[in-house]
Amino acid sequence: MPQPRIEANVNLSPAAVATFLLVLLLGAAPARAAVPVFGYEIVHTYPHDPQAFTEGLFYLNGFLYESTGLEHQSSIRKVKLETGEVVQKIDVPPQYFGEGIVNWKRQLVALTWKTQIGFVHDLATLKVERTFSYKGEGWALTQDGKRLIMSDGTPELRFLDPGTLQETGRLKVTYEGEPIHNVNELEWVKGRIYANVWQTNVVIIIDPASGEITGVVNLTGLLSPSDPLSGPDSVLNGIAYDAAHDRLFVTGKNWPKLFEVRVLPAGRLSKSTR
Ligand SMILES: [Ca+2]
Repeated sequence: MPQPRIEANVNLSPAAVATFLLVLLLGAAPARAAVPVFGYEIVHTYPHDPQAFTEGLFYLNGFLYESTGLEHQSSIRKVKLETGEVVQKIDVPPQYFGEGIVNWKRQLVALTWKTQIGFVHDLATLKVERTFSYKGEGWALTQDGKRLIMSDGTPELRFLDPGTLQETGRLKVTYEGEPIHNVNELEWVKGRIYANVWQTNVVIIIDPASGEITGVVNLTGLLSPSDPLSGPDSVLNGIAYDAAHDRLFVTGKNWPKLFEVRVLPAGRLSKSTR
């Protein structure tokens, strides 16, 4: 495995980056900066289908499972991590805009964006077994081993019973009491909810009991300027975690690459130049 090249960003102080991120998060000038801002380094770079408008991502037993969005183009895929090869794929019916996915036992649960219908697939065959309904929009899913956790674009995350898929509770995501909007793709990582915030390069780390943001990972600079992107919608979206090997993966909509990243301690703001 090649060693990542790390280069300190000497032009931007941690305080300046924190301010920038908070402006993104809150849409206003922050009065106080309290949460640690973590940097990252790239551990490994893998190919990612640039046609994949990534909406959901998780890792299970050596493979990535990925859902893609847009009407007439949505799909759910099983992907070989190392090569990006799609080894299994099912198309979502064309009227639906595919959104978040998560595994639960022998099933895969999937959301759609605005159509208020979810699908329960057989994880092995990807065939649809049943549907369920919910109010509002569907954005992303993850699970903590007991509950499914769902985002809907608002500051509130929902907890769902994984068997009935009925809502059992909600959690408001806040930064110093202020609600945070556009909480998007989710991942359960070591007892915390990781979420990327739509249209930013930020992953927030959420306390699942209080909803408070306890840290921010600044993922700016993952792609290099030479990487082709299809447009302004090609934003960071997609977090997966391999708990057995403590590997964190991130990608974005139509990104040509998927990255394994290591989160660096706060204050060591760095970025890879690879
Ligand atoms: Ca995820």
